[in-house]
Amino acid sequence: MIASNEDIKGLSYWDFSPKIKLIVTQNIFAAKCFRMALMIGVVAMLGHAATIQPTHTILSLDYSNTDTTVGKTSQVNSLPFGASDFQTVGGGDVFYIFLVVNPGTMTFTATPAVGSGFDVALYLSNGNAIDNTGLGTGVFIGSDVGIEGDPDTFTIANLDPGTYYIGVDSFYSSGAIDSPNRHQGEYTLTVSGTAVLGDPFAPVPEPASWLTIGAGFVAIGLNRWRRG
Ligand SMILES: [Ca+2]
Ligand SMILES: [Ca+2]
Repeated sequence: MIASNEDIKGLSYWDFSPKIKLIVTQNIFAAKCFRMALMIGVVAMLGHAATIQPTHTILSLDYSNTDTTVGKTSQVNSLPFGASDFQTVGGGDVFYIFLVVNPGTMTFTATPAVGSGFDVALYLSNGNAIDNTGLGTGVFIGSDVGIEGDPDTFTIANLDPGTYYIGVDSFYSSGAIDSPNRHQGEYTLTVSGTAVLGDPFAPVPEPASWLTIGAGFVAIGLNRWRRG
């Protein structure tokens, strides 16, 4: 009988009886199943996560927030072709996250502080494929018509229920002699419309995720039942 760890020192897998081997094998199998199910479940839950780190959460409309991109890093440097007026968004950026519960109109406007000389760029993303390499396809509408000091705005008629990000950014990654703050500055973002928003940080995991995680527990239960 094995009484302590000392008793099995120096023994290999092949020194044990077939029954012990079976139990060991079943436990390893169950542990592997559980670990794999957990990993798949976590990946499934994070599958829609973005690389974007939002600073603010928009919980309801109408919404207004004043912030600055001064001192912020550029999480996104480039947009997909055709999504906005320019692909380049090299400036520091600030992101807002929101959850659409009931579709409706939404109008986004970023207005640089008076006298700031900041040239804002504004774009909407579903967050799914966007990344800081500029290869993302998650951005599908944006505006960068206005120049230094001008607001940028756009309206979207309907957004399917889901989580979205609105980014305040800039075409420029640095200033120039005649416009030293074209790439950064204080701004006010306003969002208005008829869409109904919810809390994006109170999600219910998709049933498929729980089913996958549950598969791990089923595998363990099955092995215990077999042994019993
Ligand atoms: Ca940027
Ligand atoms: Ca602009």
